[in-house]
Amino acid sequence: MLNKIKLKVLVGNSLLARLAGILLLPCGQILANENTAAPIPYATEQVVKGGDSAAVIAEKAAKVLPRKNQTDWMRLERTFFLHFGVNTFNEVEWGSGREDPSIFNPTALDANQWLDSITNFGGKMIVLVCKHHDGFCYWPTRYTPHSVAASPWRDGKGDEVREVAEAAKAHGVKLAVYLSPADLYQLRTNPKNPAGYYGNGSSNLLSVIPTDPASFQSDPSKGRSPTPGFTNYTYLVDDYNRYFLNQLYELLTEYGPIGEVWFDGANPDPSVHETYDYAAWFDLIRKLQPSAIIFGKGPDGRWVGNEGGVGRTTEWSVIPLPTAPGKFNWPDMRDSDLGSRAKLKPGSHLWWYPAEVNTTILQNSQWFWARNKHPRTVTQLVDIFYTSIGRNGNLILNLSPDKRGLVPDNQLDALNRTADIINETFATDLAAGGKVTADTSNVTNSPSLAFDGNLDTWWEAAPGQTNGTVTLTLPKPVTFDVVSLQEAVDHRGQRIESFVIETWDGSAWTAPEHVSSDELTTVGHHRLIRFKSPVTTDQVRVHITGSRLEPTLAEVGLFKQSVSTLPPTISDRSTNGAVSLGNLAGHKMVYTLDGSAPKTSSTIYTAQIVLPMDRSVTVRAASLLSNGQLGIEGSRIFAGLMPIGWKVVSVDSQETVGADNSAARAIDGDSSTIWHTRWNADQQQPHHITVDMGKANRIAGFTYLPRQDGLLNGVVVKYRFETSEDGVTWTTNIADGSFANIQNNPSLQEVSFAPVDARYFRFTSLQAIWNSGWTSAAEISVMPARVSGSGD
Ligand code: FUL
Repeated sequence: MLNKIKLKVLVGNSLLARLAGILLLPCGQILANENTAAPIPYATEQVVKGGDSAAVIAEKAAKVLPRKNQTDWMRLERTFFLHFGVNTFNEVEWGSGREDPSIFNPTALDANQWLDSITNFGGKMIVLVCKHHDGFCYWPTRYTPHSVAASPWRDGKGDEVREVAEAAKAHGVKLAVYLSPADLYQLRTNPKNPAGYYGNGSSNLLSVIPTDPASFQSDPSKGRSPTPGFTNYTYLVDDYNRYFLNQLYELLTEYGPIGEVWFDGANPDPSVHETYDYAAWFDLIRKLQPSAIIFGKGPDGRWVGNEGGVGRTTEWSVIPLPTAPGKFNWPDMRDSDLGSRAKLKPGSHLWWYPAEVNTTILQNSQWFWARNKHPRTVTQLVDIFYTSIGRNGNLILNLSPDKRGLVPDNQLDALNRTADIINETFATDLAAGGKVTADTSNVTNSPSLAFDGNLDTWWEAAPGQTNGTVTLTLPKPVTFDVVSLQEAVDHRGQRIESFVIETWDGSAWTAPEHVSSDELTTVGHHRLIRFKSPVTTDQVRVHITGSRLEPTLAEVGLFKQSVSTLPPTISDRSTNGAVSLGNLAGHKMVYTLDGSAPKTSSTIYTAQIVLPMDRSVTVRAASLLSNGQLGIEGSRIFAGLMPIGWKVVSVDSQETVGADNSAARAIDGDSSTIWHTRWNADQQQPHHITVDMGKANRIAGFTYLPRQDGLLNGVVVKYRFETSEDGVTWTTNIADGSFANIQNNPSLQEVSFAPVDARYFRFTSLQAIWNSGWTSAAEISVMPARVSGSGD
């Protein structure tokens, strides 16, 4: 009933708003419009013209609205990814396309277990990897034998997509599909599939989708019967695009409604060229699943630009495109500023393009399960919640089932404990029951509408106002440390550029200190601001200090984090291997060094901990809170041996003029300094660095930490690793290795090999990102043969 009334108000509002554009504007504005142009209507696309004033540009940006499919999608907020497949069985991040289908044989695959863990976290959608870059298909597609049908799983009768679709439906979770455009099995150079379609140079032929598989190449104008309830379509495409369209057709017509189609830009082998016919793919998706979000290399959802779960502190959903959206090719957008006023240049097409923040439950953004991969700590996962959903983006958190086909206990434990903290934090809105006032309001949009639990009603400042303060007075003081803000983006676009949150301390308004990374700039669909410590007050106000047009607030909430969520800090290792723990609140702390989770009975921290120098160690620590509970945990892996007494004995290139990027920086134990080859010379791979560790160590691998300053110059993609006992005779441990996915995920790489005794090691870079001639490294170390402290 309430909703019906609100709906009427809403319709009334939008009519009023439209009329307002024509009739109710303040005098000055009517004159301006009469003299220049018609009022700017709300639209899903606006174009910035040459003569537009700064105010007109800001108004156009503020009047870009999301499309219907985006409104539904943004409200999901908590979504999940699931990577499981041949890579799980080979324990790699990227496959080769040469996998034998017989390796895919999960013994206990249970899609209901996957969905249970997702719904416990409040997950609303699952994006299932149906085909990763290796090309193996997890449903029995008609268009290649390289699928589950050729595997021993369920005697070749299994269909993972169907099992997930059914479990998702039963759990009330939307299904979405990831279909990798890159396909190494179909690569024309794959010796396992000489007839591969990818890059085979075939001509564009008139193709009926769905195509009859029997005449797929000989006569693609021959269709097969469409799925009941759907029809067929015709495109002029080559073999690979026809293959891809048919796979989309199967996935989008046979498994129920599909919420999102996820297009990955990554391609492990760009040596073979194939032109993806995105226009045809998008057209087919729109016809088969008109409400699906086309993500990534597509118009509806934007990759946030990293795989670490971190949105921008200023995250605009209105993005200026250099061309009309229909002609745009949707490259990755990784700049820190995508949509501020400075970016809204003449010629820009302003388009609603909200961020999706993808990341993994496994550390270092690893997507597929392997024995040596460990889940992130609860602290990291809680933080990711705030840096994704709390920064105007949807979170898509990946789960990685193991070889059994089950999400393993260590992932479930991390996920469930995170869910407990988040669910408990947001269970009670402490703003409930308060009285609301505002210093400026539009007649139809009173401030109480920002506290009514309905995103379709909102407070809006009076016409012409770009500042405004909404004040909440509570019947009695409450204690909170999270403020949740949501703009009425679906009706009024994204407008707020800066704001301040203040609380009344009995005699004055003060701004509580907030977690420094939670900058007070954009709001958008959802913004969460954490205070450094809880505040107790009966009056709170949100003061909007900058906005592109009259600011709006659809919802404001106040919450108290369920436990102290600031984990202890764990320092770098000193040269003698000592680390310190600390916490701002001065709590006692407990820690472990054996990889186990800290308990209240674990060792109490009293002084610096001296870590063993001959092996990798994970330090896990937590505060002992005053209520006897443990605060959430901090953890840090000290991977690789300490570089004590190590010397660079040979390097072929190092920059020492433009900056101190000498080779010694790769073994100084400091992740903020780098070795970089000469900036203006030696721009030819390979490059090498040889290190003398001063004494023999038994080692079973090495670590490479790419530069951590946000740049990718010289980051190594392919390498060789060699060791020697005397510096004369060398053993090649890895002749031609590659760091899968390092461009998207430039974090610590750990590579294992058969144990050897070595005093010297040589790391050779064979190829760097963008095939540049540079090489860089923040740290290179070796892993001892017996590693303890696994973190499980
Ligand atoms: C990346 C891929 O290369 C990873 O393997 C993973 O699928 C991730 C979601 O996208 O670009």
